[in-house]
Amino acid sequence: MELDEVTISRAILSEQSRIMLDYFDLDCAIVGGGPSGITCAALLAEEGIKVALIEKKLSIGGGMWGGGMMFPRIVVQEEARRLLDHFGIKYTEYEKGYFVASSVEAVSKTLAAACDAGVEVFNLTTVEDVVVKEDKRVSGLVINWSPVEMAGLHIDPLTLRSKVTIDATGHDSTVAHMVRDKGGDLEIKGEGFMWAEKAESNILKHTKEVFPGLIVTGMAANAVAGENRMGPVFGGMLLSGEKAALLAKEALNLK
Ligand code: 48H
Ligand code: FE2
Repeated sequence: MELDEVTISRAILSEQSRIMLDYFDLDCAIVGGGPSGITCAALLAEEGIKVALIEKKLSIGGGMWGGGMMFPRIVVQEEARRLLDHFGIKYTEYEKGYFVASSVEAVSKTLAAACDAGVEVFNLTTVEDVVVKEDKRVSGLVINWSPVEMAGLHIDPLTLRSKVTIDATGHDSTVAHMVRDKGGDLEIKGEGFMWAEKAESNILKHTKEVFPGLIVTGMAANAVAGENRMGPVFGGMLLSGEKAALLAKEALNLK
């Protein structure tokens, strides 16, 4: 077979345009491809829900790649072990209830599950604003290429519609901030000190709809609630992603 460079170029543009045109209308938009966002996306897509995972960086995985202080291992506690099993992530038990996994394997396998389930990933895409109209709910996202933002170019964005939006942007809780900063009725308390036990115990309580149409998950949930941080224990991130998926399903009237 003879390869033609222009056909390769047309194939890429044509296929990605087809997908993007389709994904301007979504059931669920998840902003942030860290552990909570990937988990949430995978579990929703496994139920046949149309999900886009939007990540501003080139790579998906957020803070999970780096493990603890660049040692590529994460700890997951007993309560979330079933999610390691669900994604086929191997682990060893260090002490009773403390399971240790490779951070690289954890990102790769959760992401592979998300892709297998039909999640469409839009990387290098930054969410820069939200759509809120007279019904006072988040009904869409304003997106731009991350390099446009990084270069400070004055280029207007595009907009997609989503029935439910998940803020999985981690410590920054970016989407919640956008809603609050533009006058939405949403209080952001900011993240507290390191206290793993408390942070992990309360994260599911904080994983909730914080503004109509907007659910917070993962570290963003704790940051909005004024909750503590937990360091490199990731059970709460996986469980929070799972809860966000459940809430999104309820909001879509599928539960
Ligand atoms: C598109 C965006 C935007 C935007 C940000 O930080 P993450 O890994 O998030 P979580 O909550 O799934 O996991 C948190 C965990 O990694 C962590 O940091 C823990 C457990 N810390 C404890 C501690 O004590 O420090 O991923 C968020 C992702 C990142 O990849 C960002 O690039 C992305 O969201 N993102 N994507 N548009 N506007 N803002
Ligand atoms: Fe962190």
